[in-house]
Amino acid sequence: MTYPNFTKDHKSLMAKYLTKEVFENLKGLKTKNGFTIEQAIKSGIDNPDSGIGVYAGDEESYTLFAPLFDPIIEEYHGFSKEDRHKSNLNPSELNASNPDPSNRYIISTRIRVGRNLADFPLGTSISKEQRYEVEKIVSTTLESLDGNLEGRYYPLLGMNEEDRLSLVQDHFLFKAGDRFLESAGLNRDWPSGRGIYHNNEKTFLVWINEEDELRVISMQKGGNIKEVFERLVSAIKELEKRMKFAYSEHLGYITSCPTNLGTAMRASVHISLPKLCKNMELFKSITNKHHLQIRGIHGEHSSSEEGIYDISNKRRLGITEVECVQDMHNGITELIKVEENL
Ligand code: ADP
Ligand code: CIR
Repeated sequence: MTYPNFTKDHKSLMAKYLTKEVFENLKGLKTKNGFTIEQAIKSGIDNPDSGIGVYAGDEESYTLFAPLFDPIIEEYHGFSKEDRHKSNLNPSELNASNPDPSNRYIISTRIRVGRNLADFPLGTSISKEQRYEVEKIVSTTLESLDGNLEGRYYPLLGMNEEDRLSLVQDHFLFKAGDRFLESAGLNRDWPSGRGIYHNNEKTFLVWINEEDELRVISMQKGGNIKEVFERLVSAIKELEKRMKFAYSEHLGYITSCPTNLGTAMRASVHISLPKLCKNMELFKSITNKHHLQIRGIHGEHSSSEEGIYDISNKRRLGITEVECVQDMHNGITELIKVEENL
């Protein structure tokens, strides 16, 4: 492989940090799962509008290809290679009263974490058979949960198209055909091995074998952030009793995209800010101050509809789960205050 032909449209952190020298050092290297730098950067080359542009194949990718991953991780999370990740899943330490008790702005709240099984490669380099094994292990484990986490697993394979589309439209299920994941090899053998588990109320859900082997999700209507966090924590604790997840003292939970390392947590609200969205400069000054990311209404790389945004914590590594949710809560509280005064 030769050095990629980056154009002025390639704006990702990968394009920024993959210098000729770094590339020369990394080309030809392979992790024990056979993952190469060529595979790692393919998504960012194929998709010039990538923000990050790189995926890992396994935990070893983060050390073998550290000259590329380290500066990307440092810029995205503000986390240096000497830092150690930390965890705090204690809901009583979260200071988060509902920022919108009269339900005027917040439509729904969702908090998710990514997880991958310790004994398997990540989805970018997993085989079809291993993916099936992961699906079996995870879905069987989930179906042993009880109380408010009790539910059923619905595989994508054989799911009626109308049901699938309505789950996607209602924000419960991942979409199909994401071009960033496609180039990263994360859509291979689609739809086999993929699916969704959820309880009856669809307040606790788990995606299986999308970008990560598990995406554990707690969500509900309105702005009761604490209740959403408590449900997620109880689920994480139950799952950790039953499965071993890929984890490193330095990087926390190992995920295929470096933006998700650490807590692997994205805590978001869908929020309507009809006045503030007319002043994007002010809007972004508040989200930047609280380390928040603005996404569109159908998730990453989608656009906003009717002034409704998905606002979430941007940093996930080097800060605790409580701090991720606290960032989101504090920023949302300020956004609502400013909206009300406009
Ligand atoms: P991820 O959360 O896994 O990073 P996406 O940005 O693709 O991925 O979002 C996944 C789905 O979750 C999308 O349908 C998105 O609209 C939905 N979603 C995100 N936040 C919320 C929220 N607060 N309320 C309802 N749905 C949400
Ligand atoms: C990209 O580079 O834009 C995609 N591969 C997605 C990156 C993850 N997004 C994020 O900012 N959390």
